Amino acid sequence: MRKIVVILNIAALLTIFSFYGCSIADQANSSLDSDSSTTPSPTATTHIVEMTGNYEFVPSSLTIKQGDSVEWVMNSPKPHEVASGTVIETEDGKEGVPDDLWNSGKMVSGSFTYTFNSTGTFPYYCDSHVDQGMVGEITVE
Ligand SMILES: [Cu+2]
Repeated sequence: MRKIVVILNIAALLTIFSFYGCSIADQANSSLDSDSSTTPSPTATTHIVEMTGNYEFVPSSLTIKQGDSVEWVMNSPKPHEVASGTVIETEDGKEGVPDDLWNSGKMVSGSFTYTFNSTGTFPYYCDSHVDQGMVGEITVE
């Protein structure tokens, strides 16, 4: 008889703990919900720029709104990379000078996305193909 009481007590404790566990999970979910205010506003847009086999960013010049993102999409049999910065002329030809806002690294497929949270003009280039004129510019208003 005593054994049964102990088992019932354990069952009751398990029931209480499982309810407690649920309420903890609910709290975790609701705190996740409140974090959604930090995600981009519904009006933010992602603009696509293609990287082509002709060493081009298409479109090479793009005007977007503050808070928008640009997604550079590979559409090329040759690898490319997207680095922010300017291109200068040197004795050996053109050379990219990174400003380290973003750098996708060498890409063979897929895409790279950067969100522009401040206004201004943002030049960029493909480090492998600056000599072929593979440069672009994003203007953020
Ligand atoms: Cu390239």
